[in-house]
Amino acid sequence: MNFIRDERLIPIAEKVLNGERLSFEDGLTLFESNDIHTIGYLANLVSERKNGKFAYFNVNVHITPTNICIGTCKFCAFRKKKGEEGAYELTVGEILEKLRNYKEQNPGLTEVHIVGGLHPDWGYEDYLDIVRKVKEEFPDIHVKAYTAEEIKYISERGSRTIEETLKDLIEAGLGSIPGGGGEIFSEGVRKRICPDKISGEEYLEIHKTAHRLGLKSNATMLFGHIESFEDRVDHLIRLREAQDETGGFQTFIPLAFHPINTEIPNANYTTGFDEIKTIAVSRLLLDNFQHVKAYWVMLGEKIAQLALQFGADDIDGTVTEEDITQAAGARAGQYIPKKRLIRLIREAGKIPVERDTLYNVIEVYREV
Ligand code: V47
Repeated sequence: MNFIRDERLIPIAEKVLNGERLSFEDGLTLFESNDIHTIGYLANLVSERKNGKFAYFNVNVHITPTNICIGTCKFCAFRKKKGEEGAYELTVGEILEKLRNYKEQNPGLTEVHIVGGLHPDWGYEDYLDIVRKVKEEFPDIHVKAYTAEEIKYISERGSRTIEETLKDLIEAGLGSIPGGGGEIFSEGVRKRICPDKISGEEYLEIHKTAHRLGLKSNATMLFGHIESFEDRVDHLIRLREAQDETGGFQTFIPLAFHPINTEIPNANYTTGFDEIKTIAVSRLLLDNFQHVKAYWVMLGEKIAQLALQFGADDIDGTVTEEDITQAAGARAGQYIPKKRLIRLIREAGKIPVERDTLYNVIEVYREV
């Protein structure tokens, strides 16, 4: 039975079936094709080869210690200048208080995701102290904190190298690094959407340094703004090359751009078709990543659920508080109870697995 409607996909399908690596041109052909069934079928095949019928979630919370940021990223609706209306900064005591409440709300909480702004007055020790104090009070909670951009900033605040900074963060209790700050690696696009940010090369170097020190990290790609399909494929292939070197990336997370209150001209929400295709093509190109995450906060729970049949094997967690997407016009909310995550995964035909941050299995939910 020949179900491939776009015949340009036939040689790509053969490569996937034979377990061969896809090229830049293959990636471009996939993005240009609308044969979503074939692309999704192949991506699901790869996903099931890697993870069987399992799809992962965790019980986590996000805490954003400050939105005060000296950054100038044009896609970011969250950042505020010091003194601007709506600007805030939490004390370590307030962060701990939030975490106490969130822990009560989320029994079995295993992860806190901490990212925020580049605060003009916070020093090296302030950033370290957050991790240290959280870990002191909650030794069983994994601290996934600080994007590559923040790690560069923290290192500069302390006149330390990236390696020294990461070692100090590890000593303070850092467990792993989230994927934020990847955006799009293409220099031309970066210049237009985040001219003052670390380059794609620096992002990769910081992650590779972390990997060499034994930390795991995630990688992201912000899509659906001004980038081209070429830029997306370039981004994915640069990630694949970095992963060939260190193997330290756990999960790839395509982040769907949200346009409200941003400074991106003619900005629009992404569409369901593009979101699903981007998940699937990512799964196909990133043959050396174990996991692809459909982050429900940005995709909405319906697309995130569908994505589980199109190459994703993770849907992220309970989240509870999320500020970055909310500021840019999120339509998905900030909290999904564990019971609902289990249902979303199960009804997508996968077996829900509750994991910790490092993908150790906490519970497999085989029975209804
Ligand atoms: O770095 C900023 C993105 C990222 C917008 O590692 C926007 O497990 C869409 O990286 N529209 C932070 N996206 C979020 C992030 C993340 C989230 C969940 C899990 C993990 C993980 C990482 O959010 C930023 C930026 O790329 N972002 N503004 C916007 N308007």
